[in-house]
Amino acid sequence: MSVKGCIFDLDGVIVDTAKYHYLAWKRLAAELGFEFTIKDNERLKGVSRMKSLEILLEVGGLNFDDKTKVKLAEKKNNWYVEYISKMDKSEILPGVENFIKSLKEKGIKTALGSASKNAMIILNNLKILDYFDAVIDGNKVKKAKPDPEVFLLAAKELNLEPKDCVVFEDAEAGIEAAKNAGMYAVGVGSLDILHKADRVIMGFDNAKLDIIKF
Ligand code: B16
Ligand code: MG
Repeated sequence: MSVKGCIFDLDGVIVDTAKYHYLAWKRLAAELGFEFTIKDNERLKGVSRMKSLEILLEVGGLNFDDKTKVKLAEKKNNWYVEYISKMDKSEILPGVENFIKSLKEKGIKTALGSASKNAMIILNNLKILDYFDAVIDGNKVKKAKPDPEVFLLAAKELNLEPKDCVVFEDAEAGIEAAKNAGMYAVGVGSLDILHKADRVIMGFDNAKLDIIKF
């Protein structure tokens, strides 16, 4: 079958923003008086901001009322935005820009499907916004991955059927979301974490268009 559209997750697929999320969450944990490790941070990948805060507070054994939680999430986000505002093209992960360019040359449509409400800042800083025919980010969806909403909306904006789309994802919840949407899922990262994907690649360095043949 021939693929008509490719949908890319942002954090962990196009750029490694997990390190900036980690710096900001770690800073918040330190202010609250506990340590948040890089291993704890794994649990936040692909997860929404408020859900990430819940996990962080669980690690610290703390709980707050909803109003305080919103303030804490805002505080973390302000630090995160400060970090990502310094990003530039050099932070695009190896090979992914060329891969997207080859898709466009073949007439394959492309979309972004990210849980992040900050996706536009990153796309603009990286100067890659023009590569996407549709951008679905955390501001456009109500349900977090593994719900398929983000990818179904991307297919809809591309005017394509889900079965004609391939998703590239680095998070387990994202692979589940792609499968729940009825799409072919390519995991980007380690096979241990992404075993539910239809296939797994280490990254886009030297990646050929063959990886979307199924
Ligand atoms: P924000 P993705 C996700 O992006 C991140 O993986 C996850 O760690 C983050 O909590 C989430 O976006 C929300 O981000 O706080 O910027 O709205 O992987 O779906 O591109
Ligand atoms: Mg991701």
